[in-house]
Amino acid sequence: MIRDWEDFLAPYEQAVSELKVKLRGIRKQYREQNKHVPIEFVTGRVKPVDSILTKSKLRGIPLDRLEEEMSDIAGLRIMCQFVEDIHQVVDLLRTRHDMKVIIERDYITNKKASGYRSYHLVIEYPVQLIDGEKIILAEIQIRTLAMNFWATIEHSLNYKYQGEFPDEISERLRRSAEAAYQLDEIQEAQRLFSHGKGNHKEQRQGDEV
Ligand code: 0O2
Ligand code: 0O2
Repeated sequence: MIRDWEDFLAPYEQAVSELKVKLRGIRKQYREQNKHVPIEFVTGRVKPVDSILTKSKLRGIPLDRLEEEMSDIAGLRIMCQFVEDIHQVVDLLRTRHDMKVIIERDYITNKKASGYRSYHLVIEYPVQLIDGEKIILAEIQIRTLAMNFWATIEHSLNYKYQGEFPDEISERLRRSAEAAYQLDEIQEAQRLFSHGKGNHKEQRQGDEV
């Protein structure tokens, strides 16, 4: 039984703060090197106690097993412009020595029944505390701006309908998720087109020499 939530959540608070700085740092480094920046913005939160309690009841997770079985008490979100950027960010995070990716869930290739798309990583992250190191779990959700827009609206509608959407709303949500994904595909095509133009130009310049 957790008596002091503030104590229990302290390492998670620290992890979210540190990870926000580190992930936002990636963005800064790309910008400074004048490279394509794969990250638009980063947010993070520690799950509120009432949400932890609701989820533990729903999933049958005993409170003394939260550390091991609830992987999103510390949650980070990375928003990207292109689907391709998501894969670049995932590749980058897999190589880091300050975290260990232990689970990957690709809800982009395998979208959820709701229409939800995102790439989820569960990581082990070591937090340095005054009484030693503690390894905690954190969840990083990586998605495009369009996926985030859809998920945010669907999430707030969920509050309104308490997760019990009328069939017509569910269907509309699924259709709008597809529309959001089509936007990503148009973006991707545009990106390829402008890359193509760049390469073409380089080749032409090369040919002239
Ligand atoms: P709600 O009800 O979800 O809106 P900063 O000062 O810029 O460092 P700040 O103000 O602490 O950052 O917060 P940040 O990082 O801008 O964004 C916090 C919000 O991001 C949260 O809002 C969540 O909506 C969202 N969020 C980020 N990561 C996750 C995640 O992994 N899971 C979930 N569920 N949400 C996430 P609130 O405050 O929790 O309220
Ligand atoms: P919150 O803080 O309200 O967002 P887990 O739920 O993590 O124990 P699971 O179900 O396998 O295990 O995890 P999953 O599906 O990888 O991640 C769950 C989280 O993904 C949710 O957190 C949401 O943030 C997000 N998510 C998953 N499906 C949907 C969806 O259909 N719509 C929206 N808007 N978000 C979704 P929680 O637990 O809901 O907490």
